[in-house]
Amino acid sequence: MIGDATLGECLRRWASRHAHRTALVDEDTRISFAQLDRRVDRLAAGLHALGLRRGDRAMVQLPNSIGFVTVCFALLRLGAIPVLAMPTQRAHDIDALCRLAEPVAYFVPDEVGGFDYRPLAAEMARAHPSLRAVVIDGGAGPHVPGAHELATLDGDPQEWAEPSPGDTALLLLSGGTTGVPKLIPRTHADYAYNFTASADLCGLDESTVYLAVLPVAHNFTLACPGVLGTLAQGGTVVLSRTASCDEAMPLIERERVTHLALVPPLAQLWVQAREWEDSDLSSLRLVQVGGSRLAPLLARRLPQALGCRLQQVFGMAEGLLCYTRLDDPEDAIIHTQGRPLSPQDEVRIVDEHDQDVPPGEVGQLLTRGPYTIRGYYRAPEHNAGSFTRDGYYRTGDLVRRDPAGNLIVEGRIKEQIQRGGEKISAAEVEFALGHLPGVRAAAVVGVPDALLGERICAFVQPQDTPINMGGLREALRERGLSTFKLPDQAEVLTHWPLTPVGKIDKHRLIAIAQERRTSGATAPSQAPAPAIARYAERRMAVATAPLALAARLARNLSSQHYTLYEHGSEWSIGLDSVLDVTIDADGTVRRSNGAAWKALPPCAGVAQALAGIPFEGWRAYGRADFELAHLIHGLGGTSGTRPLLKLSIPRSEIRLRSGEALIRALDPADLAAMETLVAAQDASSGPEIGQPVEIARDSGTEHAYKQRVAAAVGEMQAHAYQKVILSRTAEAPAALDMVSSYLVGRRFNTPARSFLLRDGDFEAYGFSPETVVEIDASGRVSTQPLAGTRALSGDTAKDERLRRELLADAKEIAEHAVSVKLTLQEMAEVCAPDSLRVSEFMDVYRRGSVQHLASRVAGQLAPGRDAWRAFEKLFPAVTASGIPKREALDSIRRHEPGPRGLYSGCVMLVDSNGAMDAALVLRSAFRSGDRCWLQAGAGLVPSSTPDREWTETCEKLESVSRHLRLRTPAPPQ
Ligand code: OOB
Repeated sequence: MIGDATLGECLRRWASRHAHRTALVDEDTRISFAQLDRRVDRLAAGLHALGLRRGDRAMVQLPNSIGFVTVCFALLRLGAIPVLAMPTQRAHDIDALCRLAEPVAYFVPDEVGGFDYRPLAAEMARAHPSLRAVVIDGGAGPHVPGAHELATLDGDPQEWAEPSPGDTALLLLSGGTTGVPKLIPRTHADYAYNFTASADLCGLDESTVYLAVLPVAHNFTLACPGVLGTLAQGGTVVLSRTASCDEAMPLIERERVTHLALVPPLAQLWVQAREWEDSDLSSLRLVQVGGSRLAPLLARRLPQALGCRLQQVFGMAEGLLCYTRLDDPEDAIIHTQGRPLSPQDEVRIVDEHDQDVPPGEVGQLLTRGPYTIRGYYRAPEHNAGSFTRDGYYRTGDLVRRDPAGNLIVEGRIKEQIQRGGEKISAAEVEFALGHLPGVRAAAVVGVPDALLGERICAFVQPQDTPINMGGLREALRERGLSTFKLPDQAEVLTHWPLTPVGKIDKHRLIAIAQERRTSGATAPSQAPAPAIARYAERRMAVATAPLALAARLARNLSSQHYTLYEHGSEWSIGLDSVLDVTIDADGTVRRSNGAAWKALPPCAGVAQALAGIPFEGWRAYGRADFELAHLIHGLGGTSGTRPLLKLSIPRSEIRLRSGEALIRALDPADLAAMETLVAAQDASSGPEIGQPVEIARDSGTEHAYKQRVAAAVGEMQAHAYQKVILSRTAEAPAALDMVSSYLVGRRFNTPARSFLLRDGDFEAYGFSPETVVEIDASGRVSTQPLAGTRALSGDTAKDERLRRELLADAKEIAEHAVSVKLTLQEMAEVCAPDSLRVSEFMDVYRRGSVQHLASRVAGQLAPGRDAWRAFEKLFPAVTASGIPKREALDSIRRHEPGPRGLYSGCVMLVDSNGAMDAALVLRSAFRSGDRCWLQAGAGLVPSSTPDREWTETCEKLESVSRHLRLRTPAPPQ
């Protein structure tokens, strides 16, 4: 039996046992167990009055503070489930978490470290109708209408129906740093075991003073044994807002801290800091280090530098915890990551066929046990791959076991570098680098590479003495590292990019490696002097959220030519063009420096034109009009002078992420000016938002559109084709302000991609519900057909009914399935056959004012196929044209009054390493000269009715039309 109490009940027991002892210290505030218990009771009543109930989820994004602890326990007492987000997470992550967990409440601080959480909360509240309450720990301010201040939530203590120990108590974030977030459901009983058994193992008692320096939302800090384990023993928890030694070390002295937990990058800083930091740390008994690999050299130095014992912890939010024991021999503490906490933890170390490896050999760790989950929250498809049939969790960690039963973590499966057919362990190269003179720390990643599959990139943090990067490979060779394991690229970094909990963020390192050198696999020691121009780069810290900063920049750019493209967590802006590649209406491909390709299929011509671009590390920004499809499908060109596809290599670029701007320019002289521009906009306010405007309903358009629908439906009933998307336009005022309409619209939409572009007198912005194609540098292709639509009104009950209706409507399901099938057929023509799969099937995605049935089809490019071949197959998106495509294109050409232009074409990024990302242009607004318009369509099948399809176009238009803003008139002179 693991435990019989719920976590809310646990606190009550601790409070009765240790009533007057100090439970929490937060800056100058100290509260006892009895005070904590009372506060939690009163807050639970306040939250109940707000409508929180058992089983509801509540997003908690609070710093290390008394607020965090009281909010969590109050929720737990009600049986509501805290979803623990990290304080450093921003809109992109929180948005994804809200989509997954559908919380009813969101708890944030007012401001921490210069970041104001209230606009973020407002954005989330607008985007997620499930969020009924926003609670602010601090001043509510004007940002979130109806927000509550935590301090005001209060009520008389009551008894609530207890959840059972086997119920989900809380949802932890999984350790992965990118991709779709996963949530880990931990039950009251398993979590109680987790921290009580850990507290026993670590010898905590009433005299323990635990300093929480890592975020308390992380399992390590919260329960290994952490905050909860300390409270369970009647010890005191000191909550530190920062992990910086300047503040944490004096706090250790002031509070006589005995225990704390660090991740290795932080441990390294702390050890270094002891060279000059002289707080009295003599109270420290045990420092735990875990979360990522601890280099043995650092493990050996730490106990001397901090004057305490070291414990290595290898754990995961999913469950399994391994600890070195306090009385282990020094060698085990320095060289191993310990052994499982519970005698009931089952551990297997297996090869790629799930067969146990011989003792002492390296294999993947599988685990099952009393506090390890059997599945992620709401992720059936992911679970099928992450757990074995008999319930073992596939950790993805590569480990071996020593004769004493201790595990040694050798890396992660995903961190194994697959270079030209060889498998290389990043940890092995890191280990070798760590022993070179002048190297303080090293991190090694595999970077997608056109020639090698992956190349080895070594990042090195130098010591104070200069390091000979040119001689790095030679030095490693001398240390006995095999030639194929020598780094192909080596970069110096003075600071590691870190994940929210402080581990080295290897995904960011891969991105940095790509940004610094995108092509080739030249060894650093043999790198030729660049014969071609490359972008000069500068990184700067920024405080403004990327969307707002991007909009301010767009408003203040003097350039007539720019493209802003949002994908993932990056807003990428290309400015001016030094070179264009275009496809003319007659199919001729041209490069603006004079070269032209006439005989090739157009997309193959583009691939050729791009191959000869005389710059390194370029990113092209571009667009393709819908009518490019006529060329691809042999329907003849379209008349007109505007190119059907245009890609521009920008003169300069700004790539924005939360907290950081990367500036790139071909002419280094541009860097300083751009830096000044970014800094000025970062410090400014705005941009100014114009007046809202509604667009008039035009009965002429309605009548004509319904007639066109009836005609096309007639053709389909006569079996001419199966499906077609017919669209219509809606005129908008010429005084439309593209930048503020984009900014406001983006805040209300949850698109897959968004963009804002200006090309002379043509302008457009949009919130793409799906991509036409996504291809990464390693040739992974994926696309995301969305077909089947219902409205989203903001009324939770109604939207849920429409969602269920969508999932049960035979017409919508059939329409969706046919689109997925066609996409599979198209992908089969360019992907390796055994790589193709439908990785998501019939999820419901919320996009602005509508919800869609969505699937994702993914595969690996077959040898000899490139991104442009895939683009040619998948363009235009089936969900914006029809089935079969050629007949649908013909139908569109006959029924719609004029060419579509950019509508239902794409806006795209293409990188020199072969990556491509193309966003389908729907939910957009356009301007050409003085005319502004919106456009929307509906998917017709033989059973469609003109009335319903008209309504669908109205619903889709609303994603954009609701948020239109007019230009503010210039003030009178
Ligand atoms: C802890 O939890 P998560 O969920 O953030 O990350 C788990 C992953 C593990 O699968 C492993 O890949 C890595 O982090 N990891 C280590 C490690 N401890 C965790 N890799 C090498 N050496 C170690 N000591 O990180 C976590 C949860 C509870 C306690 C401690 C760490």
